[in-house]
Amino acid sequence: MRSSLATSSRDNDEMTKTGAAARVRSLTGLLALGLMTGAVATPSGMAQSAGLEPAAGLPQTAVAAASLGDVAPIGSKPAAFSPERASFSVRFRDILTPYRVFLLTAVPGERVRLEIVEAGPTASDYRVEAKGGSATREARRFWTWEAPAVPGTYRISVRRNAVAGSGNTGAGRPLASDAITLNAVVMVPTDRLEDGKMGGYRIGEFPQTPYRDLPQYLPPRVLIPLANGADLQVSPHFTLAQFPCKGPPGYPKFVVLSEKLLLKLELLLERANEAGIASPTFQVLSGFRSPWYNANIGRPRYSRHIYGDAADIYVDNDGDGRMDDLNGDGQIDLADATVLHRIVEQMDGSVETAHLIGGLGQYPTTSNHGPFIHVDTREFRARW
Ligand SMILES: [Ca+2]
Ligand SMILES: [Ca+2]
Repeated sequence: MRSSLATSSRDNDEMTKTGAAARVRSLTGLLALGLMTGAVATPSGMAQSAGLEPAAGLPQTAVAAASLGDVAPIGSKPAAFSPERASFSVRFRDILTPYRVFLLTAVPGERVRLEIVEAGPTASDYRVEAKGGSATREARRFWTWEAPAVPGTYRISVRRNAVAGSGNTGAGRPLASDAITLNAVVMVPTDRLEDGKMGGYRIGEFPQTPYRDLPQYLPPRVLIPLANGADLQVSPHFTLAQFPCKGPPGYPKFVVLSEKLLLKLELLLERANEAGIASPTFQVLSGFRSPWYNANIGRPRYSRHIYGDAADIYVDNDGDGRMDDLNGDGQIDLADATVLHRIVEQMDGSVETAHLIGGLGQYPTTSNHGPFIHVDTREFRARW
């Protein structure tokens, strides 16, 4: 593989560097976003060179299965992990999601084409209803959702009507009703950044020249605003408040979060649960990093964290702020990160999930954090 890519894209985690409190200007409309309440990471103490964030400052945002809001429980065992896959999928842009709740990001006024994808032909009919913007049916399985001009969160419901078995064709089997909720976020365009700030919140400057002219390294077009105490379900087992940058302190924060990363995290979580790691989510040690923050902690300029498609994660079901003993050997060490690392290796090596391929690294315990892995969806393989 292109080891130079892997080396220059190497990643690591960080320590919060405090700065001036973010000021809120001209953003009252954003603060009114209809977001659910949830736990939000608290920025921790002062930077110690390029050290790592102390465990005490880590977000404790484990999303209990019981808090999934719109997500209907499957079966009679609510305590058990459920992938929350619908019996059909929705495609938009390069995202194909089967999950019952998922993020859809858009720029103001964008026309987003939605396609229903079924595992096999059925006689069922679908409805798409949008609370905000307009959803127009273009063909039997195609809609166009026109995003509102005003940034905010708008729910799109994609619903399949129940079908009685007709038996006349192979498509005549009975089907229950089913639905996928897209939490559509109309975001703030990055061209509104002034001196690297959005409403006083420091973001910094995204590299204007893409790494090796790769399109996935173009500057993000938009930022998701996150008000203090607010949250949004972005996939069945992850919420927006797990991903914001660790600094500077203050709200509203602005987050870049890739739908593709969420697909990879959900799939990894599902595979981990299948492997016996019973966990309702991953703890995110580091999700989005603004270019300003990323530079402040000495990370590579083209870190995938600034593009919102990278996460440093671990499993922490006992709530001590560190990785659990995933391999059951009584020790908490790199071997526990390796358990997750191996699952990602299998995913990246599989044709079925090749579209989610990316970077993968594992990190041992230090005085500041337990073991964790880095995953991203940079579209080529990178390892460290
Ligand atoms: Ca733990
Ligand atoms: Ca262990």
